[in-house]
Amino acid sequence: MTSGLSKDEFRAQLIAKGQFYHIHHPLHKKMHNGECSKKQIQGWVANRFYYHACIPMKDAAIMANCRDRAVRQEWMQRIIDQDGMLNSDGSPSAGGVEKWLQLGEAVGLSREDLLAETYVLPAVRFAVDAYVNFARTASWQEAVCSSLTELFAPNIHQSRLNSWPEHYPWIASSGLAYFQKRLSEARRDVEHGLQVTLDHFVTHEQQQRALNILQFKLDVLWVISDAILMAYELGYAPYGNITDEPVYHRNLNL
Ligand code: AHQ
Repeated sequence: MTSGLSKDEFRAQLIAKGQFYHIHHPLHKKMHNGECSKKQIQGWVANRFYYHACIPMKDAAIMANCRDRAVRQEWMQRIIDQDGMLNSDGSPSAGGVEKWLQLGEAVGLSREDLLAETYVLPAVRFAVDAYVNFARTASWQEAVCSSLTELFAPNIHQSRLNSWPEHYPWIASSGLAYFQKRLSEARRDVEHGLQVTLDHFVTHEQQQRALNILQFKLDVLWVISDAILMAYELGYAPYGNITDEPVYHRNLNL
């Protein structure tokens, strides 16, 4: 075992991975510059719904693998933030998944469209499922490390809040509530995830593995945008030369 970097040096290497964050993807640059059509925005919202709907299960997998009660107490908040919870009168509070459904309605999709996963591209499903399955099978500390792409998320949420009202005035401002909500939640979450990562990955070998895990998650986000760009910008949806229908397989676990 070789001694690793100091925590400050290791943190700097994790943050340097931000150069590969999907805010730099051509799709996100087009979106930020107002170059996306309504159909492209709808395709992105419908596909990204699958990512957000799976995040609570990813977080529950981390909790299921974690024996540390204090960590579970903190991590539980992430599930509540996304799923919401039942109020005293039995009604559900609006978590992130609900706000993404509201974003879907704001861009002209129905809740059923999103919940049925009709437009979820195979590659998007594979990438998201790879992330969830990683969290199920990796150590809870490694799965926590994979969530550190959120180090870079506040910037991308802010960029949407800044650019969408100007470039996409047809989207009701209420649809942007998800991005507003995540600005503060992401900052809080990533503080905890970073501390776990800096404390756990201390040898050179461990820190190299942590950087590789973060790159895996950056790849998950990048290829999600690749698939959406191929289908909705370049016009190469899977089977698009055979049918206009989204014939993609649905969730095999249902
Ligand atoms: O809204 C996002 C979110 O709640 C999460 C949870 C976190 C994780 O646990 O992996 N990742 C994440 C992300 C969210 N938004 C994405 C975006 O582009 O809006 C970015 C994504 C991330 O940075 O990992």
